[in-house]
Amino acid sequence: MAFKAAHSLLVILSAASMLAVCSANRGWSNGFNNTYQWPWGHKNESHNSNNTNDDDGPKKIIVGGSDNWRFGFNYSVWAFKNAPFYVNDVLVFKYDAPNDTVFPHSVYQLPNLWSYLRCDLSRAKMIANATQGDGEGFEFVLKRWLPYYFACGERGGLHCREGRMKFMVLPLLRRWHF
Ligand SMILES: *[C@@H]1O[C@H](CO)[C@@H](O)[C@H](O)[C@H]1NC(C)=O
Ligand SMILES: *[C@@H]1O[C@H](CO)[C@@H](O)[C@H](O)[C@H]1NC(C)=O
Ligand SMILES: *[C@@H]1O[C@H](CO)[C@@H](O)[C@H](O)[C@H]1NC(C)=O
Ligand SMILES: *[C@@H]1O[C@H](CO)[C@@H](O)[C@H](O)[C@H]1NC(C)=O
Ligand SMILES: *[C@@H]1O[C@H](CO)[C@@H](O)[C@H](O)[C@H]1NC(C)=O
Ligand SMILES: *[C@@H]1O[C@H](CO)[C@@H](O)[C@H](O)[C@H]1NC(C)=O
Ligand SMILES: [Cu+2]
Repeated sequence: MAFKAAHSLLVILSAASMLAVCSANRGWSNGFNNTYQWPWGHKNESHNSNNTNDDDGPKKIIVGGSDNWRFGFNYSVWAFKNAPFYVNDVLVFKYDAPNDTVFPHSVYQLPNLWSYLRCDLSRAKMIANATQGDGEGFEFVLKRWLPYYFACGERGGLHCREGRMKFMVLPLLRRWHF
């Protein structure tokens, strides 16, 4: 018993000293060749023209990348591939203002997972109307450490259900600095 406890303590101590060495060496990213990716996903850094400072400060992320906010693009997959997001990151929703040939889109925030799964817009809050995504796009700051559920509100939820225009994000509290 006593030996086991002492052994565990030793393991903890040596793990701690390894951590200390790594921090002294300024971190995992150097230790891992600057290519270490968190296992739950990675950022596609191409949105960031200057990524020498990639770990610092909030980012602006265009929802859907070059696909913008459109019918039929799988935003759940996009959100997964572009995770993690962080508090104070800015999501940019871009979509053309409607005209004779362009159908309208919009952005709604849904109150919970259940409404998100069902594309139930009845208690959703409109955060951008059909024209606000035009030009530079509509910016939404992920202000809080809470899950956010987004969907297009057009056609009574059809864009959300059939058009896959929905995704959720849980922004993390801070970027990692070692
Ligand atoms: C570091 O990167 C170089 C070039 O990409 C590669 O050849 C090498 O194996 C990498 N080292 C580690 C430890 O990943
Ligand atoms: C990152 O984005 C670029 C340009 O948008 C694309 O060509 C590339 O395939 C993307 N990479 C990943 C891993 O998604
Ligand atoms: C990246 O940003 C730094 C400092 O803001 C600047 O000096 C440098 O020229 C930039 N590099 C590119 C490729 O934009
Ligand atoms: C509708 O809007 C699109 C995108 O802004 C534009 O390319 C197109 O020319 C417009 N069409 C008409 C009929 O105004
Ligand atoms: C959308 O909102 C903007 C800004 O609040 C307003 O100027 C515009 O008239 C609205 N457009 C529609 C189609 O409701
Ligand atoms: C997006 O694609 C994934 C993987 O192919 C699929 O599981 C998911 O159901 C799709 N999402 C929607 C809303 O269709
Ligand atoms: Cu839409």
